[in-house]
Amino acid sequence: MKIVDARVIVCCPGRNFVTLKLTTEDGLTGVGDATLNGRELAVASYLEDHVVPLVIGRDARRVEDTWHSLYKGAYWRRGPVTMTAIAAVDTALWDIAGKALGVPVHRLLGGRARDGVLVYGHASGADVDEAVRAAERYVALGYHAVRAQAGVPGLAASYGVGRGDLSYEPAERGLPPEERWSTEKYLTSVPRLFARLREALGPDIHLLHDAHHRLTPIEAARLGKALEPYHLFWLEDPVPAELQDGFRLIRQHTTTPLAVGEVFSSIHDCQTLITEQLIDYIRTTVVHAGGITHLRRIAHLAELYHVRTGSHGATDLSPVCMAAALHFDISVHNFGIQEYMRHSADTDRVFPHAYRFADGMLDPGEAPGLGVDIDEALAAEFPYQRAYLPITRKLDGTIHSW
Ligand code: GCO
Ligand code: MG
Repeated sequence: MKIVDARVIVCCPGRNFVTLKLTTEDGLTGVGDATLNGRELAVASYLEDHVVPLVIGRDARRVEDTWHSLYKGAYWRRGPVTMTAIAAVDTALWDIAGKALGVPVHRLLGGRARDGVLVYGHASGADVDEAVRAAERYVALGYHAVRAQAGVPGLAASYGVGRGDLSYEPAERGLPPEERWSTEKYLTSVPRLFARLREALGPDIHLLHDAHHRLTPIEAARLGKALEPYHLFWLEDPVPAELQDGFRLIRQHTTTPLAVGEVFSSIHDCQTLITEQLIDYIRTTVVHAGGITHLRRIAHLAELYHVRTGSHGATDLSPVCMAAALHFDISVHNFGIQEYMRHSADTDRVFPHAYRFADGMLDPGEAPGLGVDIDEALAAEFPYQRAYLPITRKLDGTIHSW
């Protein structure tokens, strides 16, 4: 089953997406997400210039062999650009494998291990009242789990908070906007938000929060402790995780569960965090961590250490990634939760998909393969637009992690 065509499609139905489409000699097609937010064209070039010539003529059935030949054959291992490109090929090959056998991909991964995939939505507001109202709307829509972010008093913009009625969208057209940050103001305001949320929503709704890599370990320890009365499902990315050792310090001080890993690209980035049980949820996802093949390795390692999965699912991951993530989520034993930010109507039209939301859960469906495609003619109506993630400075002008 030779691969005869490999195309890289870049489109912007509201935000930029890079998609790889492989075609076999029998006319089967498979798709893989290759979107790296704010650095999209680097992956498009990696694929077009360096990977496409290697996959043409390969046997599409050799998923594992192709993964290792792209990983080891590059010599330069790991890193988000390389691992996103490998992920796109891997995802497209699993799609083709399912279609060739007439079964959904989750059947190839061991079948359904649960009834549905628990997801969390994003509630945010300019202040605590607005954020609480937004969370109530998610509960009314049937969600069992809600991530909450509120504007920090004294700061003009806060991570995770949309402008006006617009939902928060990471990446903006043009050059990067600059935001100001104060850890002191943030640490005072977050516990108030969660006190109000627990009061309004009761004990059963799962509450999550993303600190977005802004704190030091001891600041994160203080926040985790302050949030303990509101029993969060998780506190995400409390500190930048290049220094995995930093999590030992947080762990000594708080029982608030920790989630990390949306920016990781391989099992080596999370090995210490997992094997020393320094985190509770690993957030690596299909598109940025080497595809379904590599993500399963991470999940299996995590299972040994009581760490569950909680894959990244912001709107900068295309519906192709979301479909692949759901086949993984429904089949892997140590699944925890899946992030679900709804895509725009234009994005949903460009990427028709079989997955469906009902009663707080997503289901990948039973269509052969991944159950997702790209409408290339429609995609061509939405050309690429340069966009960047924001840059953050402290109040005194020092650059800080966004
Ligand atoms: C999340 C993430 C996103 C990222 C975005 C960057 O938890 O959903 O932190 O908000 O900032 O995906 O591209
Ligand atoms: Mg995050």
